Amino acid sequence: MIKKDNPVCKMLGIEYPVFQGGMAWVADAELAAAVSNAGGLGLIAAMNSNGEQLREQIKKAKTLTDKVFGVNLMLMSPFIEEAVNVVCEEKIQVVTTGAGNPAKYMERLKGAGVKVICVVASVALAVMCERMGAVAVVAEGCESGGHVGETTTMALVPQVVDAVKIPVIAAGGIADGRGMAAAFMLGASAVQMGTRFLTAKECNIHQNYKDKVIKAKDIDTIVTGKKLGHPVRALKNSMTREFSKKEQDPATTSDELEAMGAGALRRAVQEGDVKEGSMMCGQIAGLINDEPTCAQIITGICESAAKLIGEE
Ligand code: TUI
Repeated sequence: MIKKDNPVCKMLGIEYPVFQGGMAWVADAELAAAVSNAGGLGLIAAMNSNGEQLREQIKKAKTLTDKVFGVNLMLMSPFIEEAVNVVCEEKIQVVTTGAGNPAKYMERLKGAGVKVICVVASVALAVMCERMGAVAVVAEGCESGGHVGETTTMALVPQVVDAVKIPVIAAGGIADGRGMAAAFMLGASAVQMGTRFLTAKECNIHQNYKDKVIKAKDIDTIVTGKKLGHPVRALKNSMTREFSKKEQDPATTSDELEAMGAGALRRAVQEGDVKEGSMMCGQIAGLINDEPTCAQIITGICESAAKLIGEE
């Protein structure tokens, strides 16, 4: 199941059924290539780049790996149109989409031979994506970091598995072999992890951010931004506390909140501003206390999960 005859591995030509989340500002060519070189599916986040910046990252990843890697298209990105065009022109083999309904882009992507895998937070969107021709869906529970839906991984994954025929990749709250084995027991055929890769050696985020993830306990994340219609899970700090307070005050306008959030993720990732930056992070951070290589993460989790489910 994990190491043999895995449908997701077969479909994508990868060795291990492990995706790296397409984390905005985090998932660059180096992280994606490291994950793909380790046998998983690395993904470059298109979110923070315009078309040309994305093309540069893709070209860089092509120099760093001969293995298949993908691009994550964040559907709320201001550069989404350019990103879709670049993905098609660069003949990217697999794309994940998130934070919206990919309907508008499906035909263009499929026409260019791109395999589309949609990240969904509900059964309804999973079913819609299957009908539109997605080759798989990532069912992402609200334990995950960044933009979250409302349903937990435990509840979402089996319901999505029952509703679609295409393979389901589980995401949200998975960072070790136990989580991976549990996801397979729920019917998933692969896992996607974001938070686990935040502290990978090949992950280029600021060391201050990595240190905060390593120090984090189970209850150290918070969801803010519900009022804006895009709730985001991040590590608690003075920025999220202030945001949360403002959000609960009826006098605060959406524009004020948007202004507070703008650039906050970049401040954490690049400047290491762990006070006023947004350190997007999942609830599983409490389990993470080391800085392994991507290869160590992927082989470690797969070996441990395979043992737990009685494979080999
Ligand atoms: O997209 C994500 N995670 C993300 S995107 C992101 S960048 C960002 N920055 C600031 C504010 C907001 C986002 C950080 N993390 N995960 C996939 C995901 N998709 N989670 C939830 C959804 C989702 C939610 C509602 C998908 C579709 C949806 O509605 C579909 C519809 O019909 O419109």
